[in-house]
Amino acid sequence: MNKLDHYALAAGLFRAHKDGKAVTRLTKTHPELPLADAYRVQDLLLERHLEAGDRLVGRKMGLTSRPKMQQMGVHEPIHGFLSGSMQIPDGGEIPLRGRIHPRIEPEIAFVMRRELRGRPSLAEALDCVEGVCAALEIIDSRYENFEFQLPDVVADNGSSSGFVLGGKLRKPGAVDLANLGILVEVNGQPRLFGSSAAILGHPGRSLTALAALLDESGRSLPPGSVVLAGAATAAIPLEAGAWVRASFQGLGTVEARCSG
Ligand code: OOG
Ligand code: MG
Repeated sequence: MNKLDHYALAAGLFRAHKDGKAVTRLTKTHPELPLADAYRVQDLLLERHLEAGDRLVGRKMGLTSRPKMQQMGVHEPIHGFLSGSMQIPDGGEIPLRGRIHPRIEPEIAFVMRRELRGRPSLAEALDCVEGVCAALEIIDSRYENFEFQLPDVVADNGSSSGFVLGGKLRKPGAVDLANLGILVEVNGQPRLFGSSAAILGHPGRSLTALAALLDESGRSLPPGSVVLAGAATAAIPLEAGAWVRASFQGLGTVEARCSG
């Protein structure tokens, strides 16, 4: 394997993000890139964002449902970070300028009231939740053709590019999270249907999986964090002027419009 320079790899991905220009995936030059090294690159990427004045607001899980795994050809859940500058208000505009090949997907978001640590059960993890809401995630791989292998997408922060949280925060016990119907409309036309059951059988399992992944490196999730559970459906490419709305049974709607 070529010698690994984690800093250089993180700097390259940071530049690709800033310039809105795709780069060659890391596994082309490092075919055996270990997952632990890919997460190290992601951590250094986060440092670059923080140095540039951004702040850490939460985490995202990715590839937690079969539709997503099938679309991307990667079959293992991953996590990434969410930063303050990624957030777009509900009903707000998604700037397409500076993005490479953005896609959008419906998400369920958790807002944590207590620290999530160790290896919690589903009930213990849900007990740490302040509220749950409808969300949208904008993903934008920094790799050419939106193609990657597991270590590539981990290093590239799970393709994170933006997120929108719906207005209403519900108590996790107030809705049956295990099987919520999901509808995604683009320009008023139904485009995708799904169920929250596709997310590891219950979106709360994204929290237990995230806790376990963070615990591997001795970390936890602080109170106040936002967590995206991972999309239950495939992602939709974004086009100029497109208006996207996702509706979740029991959680309400969330929407955003792309710049023209
Ligand atoms: C990887 C990100 C996956 C999800 O919700 O599954 C993700 C990708 O599809 O580029 O965010
Ligand atoms: Mg996602």
